[in-house]
Amino acid sequence: MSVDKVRNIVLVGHSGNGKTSLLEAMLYRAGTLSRVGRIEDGTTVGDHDIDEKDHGHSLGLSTAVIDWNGYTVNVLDTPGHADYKGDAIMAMAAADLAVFVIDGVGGVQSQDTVLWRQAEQMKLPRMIFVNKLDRARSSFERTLGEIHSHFGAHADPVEYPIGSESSFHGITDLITDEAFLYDSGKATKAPIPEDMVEKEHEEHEHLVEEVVEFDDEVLGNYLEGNEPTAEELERLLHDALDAGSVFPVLCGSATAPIGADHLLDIICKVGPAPGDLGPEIVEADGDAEAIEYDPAGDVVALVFKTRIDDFLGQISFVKVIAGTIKLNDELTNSRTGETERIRQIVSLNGADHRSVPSVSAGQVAAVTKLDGTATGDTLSGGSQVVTVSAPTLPTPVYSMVVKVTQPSNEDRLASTLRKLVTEDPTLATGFDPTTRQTTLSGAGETHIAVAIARLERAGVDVDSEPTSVEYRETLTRKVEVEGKFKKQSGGHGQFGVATVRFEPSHLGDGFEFASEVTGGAIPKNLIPAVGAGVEEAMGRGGKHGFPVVDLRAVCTDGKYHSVDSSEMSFKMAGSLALRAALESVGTVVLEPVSEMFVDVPNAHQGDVLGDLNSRRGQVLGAIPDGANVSIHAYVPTSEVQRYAIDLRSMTGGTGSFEIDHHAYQPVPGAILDRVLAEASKAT
Ligand SMILES: Nc1nc2c(ncn2[C@@H]2O[C@H](COP(=O)(O)OP(=O)(O)OP(=O)(O)O)[C@@H](O)[C@H]2O)c(=O)[nH]1
Ligand SMILES: [Mg+2]
Repeated sequence: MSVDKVRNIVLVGHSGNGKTSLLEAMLYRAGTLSRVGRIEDGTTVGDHDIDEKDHGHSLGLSTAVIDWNGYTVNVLDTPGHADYKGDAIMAMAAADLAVFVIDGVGGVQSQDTVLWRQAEQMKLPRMIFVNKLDRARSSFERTLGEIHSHFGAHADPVEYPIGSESSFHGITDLITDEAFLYDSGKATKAPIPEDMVEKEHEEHEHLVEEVVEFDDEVLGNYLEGNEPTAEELERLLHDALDAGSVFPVLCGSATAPIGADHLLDIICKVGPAPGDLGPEIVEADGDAEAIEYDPAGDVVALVFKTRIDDFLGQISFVKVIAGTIKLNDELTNSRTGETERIRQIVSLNGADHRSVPSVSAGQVAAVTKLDGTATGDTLSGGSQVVTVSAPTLPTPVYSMVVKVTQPSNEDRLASTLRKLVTEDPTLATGFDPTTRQTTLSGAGETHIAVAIARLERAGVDVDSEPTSVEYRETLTRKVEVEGKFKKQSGGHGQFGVATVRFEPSHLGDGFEFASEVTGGAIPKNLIPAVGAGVEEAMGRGGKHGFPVVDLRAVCTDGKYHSVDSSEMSFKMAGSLALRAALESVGTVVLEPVSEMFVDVPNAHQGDVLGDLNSRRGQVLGAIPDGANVSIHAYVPTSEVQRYAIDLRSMTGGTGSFEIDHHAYQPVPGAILDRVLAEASKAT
């Protein structure tokens, strides 16, 4: 199969816009399916996972291969839910064309704009399919207006609907000036309806004017009064689409189905073949290198999705950029440096797996049992190991603690979580050795709820609860105290005295121990035991029971007994010294502070800043980034535990953020009582 005859497309858009239904319609029109499955019945190729059937939404990437008039169209159907943006981003990295499926009733919605911005950053050519035009209250014109205001004036219709709502029954093709009616269920060519002739003509002219400048010769002819032919127009559109200068707008209904076949026609005639956008720029030994889409070259392939299949085990979805992957090939993973052997290659159509002998440049397929390879990795076959730059995925921002209901399931929990994280790198798990708690983090509530449902289906029942905020304490000021441990019990006793000066250090500096003991007041080999005793006692907690941190302890003097003193006795002396210091000067309670970068459309900047303020946030700056702004702030962690949910409702899903632990800071007096009350409730 020549690479010119391959199209790799990704369906993207807000949840519920009809991507999975559109894929179903395409498969039906291509004759792959004899009947159209329905989302409501859980019978579509795209949503084959049991959770997807339960939710009525796609919850992960699915793929299908469509043979269309001598072309191979590889379709990647992505979930529109904001929590699964990682899958959409990785699929966009593998595709050569994004088809934005927009709801002709609801218009342009939040995730449409979020994903558009992502595609723009990735310089991915884009088409738009206005869907659901069979529905009551749908309108192509109104939706087109919204598309123009969100995505700019260069979103140019290449089709117009014939009829509307329940009478929607066909489309006019502005490229060929033909009409297609779907009254019999199949497209039949027909003359353009009389009342549309004038409009069609106007729109055709507009389309020509948008693209004609892409070819000097066609432009010259046009200026002399010669209209470009349909073939010329297709070629010009192709160039304009690749250059990101024009975004062709199509229309139809995924469930009727109307227009899915025509969409496939346009994708094949106008859409980019792999490599049309120029060679792939990869990194090789620290340098940038251009790689052509050549099936005869050394293998370079990007892993854009990993899934664990009940029968096949781990499957890695690859986009082959160069070369041809064959059975028994040995490829190097550029991240790990390890060699991976190709044992099986499968072509993926929903849940059906068909083994194939090879997969070559420009194509997508899946390879089984690459156990050391993760999403985003590059595999290369030549002597030079190269890395394809994979997009950055969202980091987890919402966490829950998960606890097994049966202790015997601990190991199973760990192994099932590992599997979930392998399949979805935007999920993460953590284990806190002090609290012995396992956390599960992701993009939001749905993400975590679905992951927990998957855990339970794997036989691991868990209870989940919000994560607790880790408060700390430190001494209010410098103090010198004596820790004295003396025990006389029959035989030989225990004796150790240590004078320790405690100094609160800079927040975040941790614990430091030093000795200023002179004259052998404590034997040298026993002095470290004082520090160990202090440190152990710090872990046991201060006046309010929170671990004590950020302290410098200096042992200045002491006493020992040649028979009764031991390491143990000086450890106890250190521990008693800390206790005495806590008693004498008291502690301040510290709270964790998170560093955040919040990215929102400019229109929401005021609201988000005001809200961060009310959360005791310290805003460090707001950096404009096109239509968005990135707000940098430090905010107490206790105030942002549900920020993933709150930001989404504040910005209608258009905001996103990154969050990381930054430091500890004293809890202000005004809210200390609340913190202490909550902490005592938690224990
Ligand atoms: N009337 C009508 N309903 C449609 C059309 N396309 C999709 N639907 C319905 O809209 C709902 C959502 O469709 P999906 O195909 O699941 O949408 P999706 O874009 O895949 O959604 P996510 O997977 O959540 O991102 C389903 O109930 C479909 O039956 C259409 O063209 N016309
Ligand atoms: Mg879907």
